[in-house]
Amino acid sequence: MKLIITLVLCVFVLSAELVEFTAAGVLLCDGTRLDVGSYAAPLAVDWNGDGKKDLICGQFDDGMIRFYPNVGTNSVPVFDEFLYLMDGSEFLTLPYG
Ligand SMILES: [Ca+2]
Repeated sequence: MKLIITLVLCVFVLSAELVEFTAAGVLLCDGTRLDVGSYAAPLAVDWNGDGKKDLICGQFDDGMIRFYPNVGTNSVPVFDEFLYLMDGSEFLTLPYG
């Protein structure tokens, strides 16, 4: 049975070295609950350099790594799609299983 992991949105404000968690909720992608399966390993970071924190998330299946570009803002992130991270023509993967 597939364990469904619900990613919890933790909006945070970085101030110097202080991280303050201010709100929680369910993350959506294209209007549906964001679900990467078991053993999700999310990280909020500005991956594409546009100033908005994106979501990088590992997934259990095949050790793939998803990139969800934030098309919203840092305070109200919006995710419409994801891409698998690649190195040239190869998918980036991590050990899994
Ligand atoms: Ca970004």
